[in-house]
Amino acid sequence: MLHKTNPTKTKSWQKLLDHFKDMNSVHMRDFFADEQRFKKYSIRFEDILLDYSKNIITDKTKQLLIELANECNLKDSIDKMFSGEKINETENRAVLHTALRNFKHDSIIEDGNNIMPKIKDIRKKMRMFSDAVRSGEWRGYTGKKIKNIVNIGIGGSHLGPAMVTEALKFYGSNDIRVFFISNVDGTEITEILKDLDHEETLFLIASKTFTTQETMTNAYSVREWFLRQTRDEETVKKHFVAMSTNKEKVDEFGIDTENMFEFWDFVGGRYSLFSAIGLSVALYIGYDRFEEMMLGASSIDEHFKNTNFENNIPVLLALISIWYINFFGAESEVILPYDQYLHRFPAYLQQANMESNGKSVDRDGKLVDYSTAPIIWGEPGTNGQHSFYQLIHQGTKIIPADFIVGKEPLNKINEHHDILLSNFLGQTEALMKGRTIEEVKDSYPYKVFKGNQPTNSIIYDKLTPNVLGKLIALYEHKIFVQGIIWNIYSFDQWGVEYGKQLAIKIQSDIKEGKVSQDHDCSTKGLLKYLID
Ligand code: G6Q
Repeated sequence: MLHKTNPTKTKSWQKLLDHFKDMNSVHMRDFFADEQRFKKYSIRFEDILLDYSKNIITDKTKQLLIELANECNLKDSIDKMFSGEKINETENRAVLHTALRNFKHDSIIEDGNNIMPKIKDIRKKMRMFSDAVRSGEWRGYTGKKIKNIVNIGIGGSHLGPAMVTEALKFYGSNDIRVFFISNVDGTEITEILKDLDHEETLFLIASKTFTTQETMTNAYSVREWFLRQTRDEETVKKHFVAMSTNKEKVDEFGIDTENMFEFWDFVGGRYSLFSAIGLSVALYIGYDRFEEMMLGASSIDEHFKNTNFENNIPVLLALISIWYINFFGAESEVILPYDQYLHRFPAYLQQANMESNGKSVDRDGKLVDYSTAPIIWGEPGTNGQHSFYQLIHQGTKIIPADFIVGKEPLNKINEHHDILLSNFLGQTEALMKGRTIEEVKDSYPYKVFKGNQPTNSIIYDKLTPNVLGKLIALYEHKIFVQGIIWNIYSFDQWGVEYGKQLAIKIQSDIKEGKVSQDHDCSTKGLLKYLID
């Protein structure tokens, strides 16, 4: 069991409150009188550099935040997660997405069994299948090569692969295109199917439960579209595969269970990218590269598990973020990848973070009286500069920002990358320093920038599968650390269930064209408007 420490009742929290009184009035630019600050507050790990010097922190802040982590038994909790304890207590499950990318340890025990053999079996199956499709050995029912992969899934069964296939497009196959259908709105399915030759298309039904309404509705409609053309149920076997934990439902759909790629309850939906859910990625970039991504994630797992908190990247990212959320009152965090390939990364982190830590009941079952997960948002940085950066520079809110960029570009054209890097640095410097009225030559108050806006700079050598795996794992562990300190359960998502239940009830009203009386007057009014 995880400990149940209310963070606000710890000694370090009280000390942090006192310390905040001093820090609330300092300006970060004064810290930079110390020429050693960058050296002191940056960490290099393999091909990644984190500079966290542009934060409103001192040695004392860091030391108190680490004390907080210790008082909240962080180390013990990390060990519990990696060793397969059932730390997802509200669902009585272990949390072992780290085992999916483990290549170092022969045995990882869950419920008394070593799970590594079955993980290795699925890896092998994914490799064989993706090799067969990519080489043309696996063909459609008329003998044509597969040229289109369509992943049908939602939430955790969509956002990871959708983000990664964009992020690693540079490494993607020229012969295979990947599409994603997630929204139950008939538009996505219509627009995607209209250009596809069914004989050259492979559908991946990605659903852990194989009961999710949107996914199953889309999957059955696609199946219908497919069968309208082939008029033979047997052809489904050559064009539909499943990634799921639910063999029975997969079979019921008509998918050969030989073509079901299994995963397990110890892998949460939003943490399932490295499970069979990543099959679209393996098909697109090849299994070897998929494995390189796993190795990147795995090296961060080892770093997270084995590095003291002073130099532990996910731990520091988490603690600094807690400093702003719980002491400065920051309500959101912005993710600013300057690499266009990472344009879906903020959306991916939005789910990872907000579904994991958007909780208000603590591990004692009591309502918390402190903030938990921030609102996560973001867009590619350069585009953001011409849209919402204004508010970060001169608005009234504190918005901690993560700036992310590659040292080397994947696509080198003229001076593009120099311009990109200059903007990256220019923005973080401006956010830190600001510009005083004295510096504004014409004393025009509208040109004053308050500065003191915190940023982390994350720079990787080049966007490779391995680097992407690292970035993903860094943020996963940051989220884990925060959940532990906030004394909440990060691996359930009860909040999304209720709306779903109501939707099912309303669906039958819509079908029958009636407005049942057990709704509020707004819902009844809207329902009446919609069905009349
Ligand atoms: C993630 C959530 C959620 C889930 C989707 C899809 O952690 O549980 O986003 O991934 O609801 O669920 P299925 O994979 O079961 O269709």
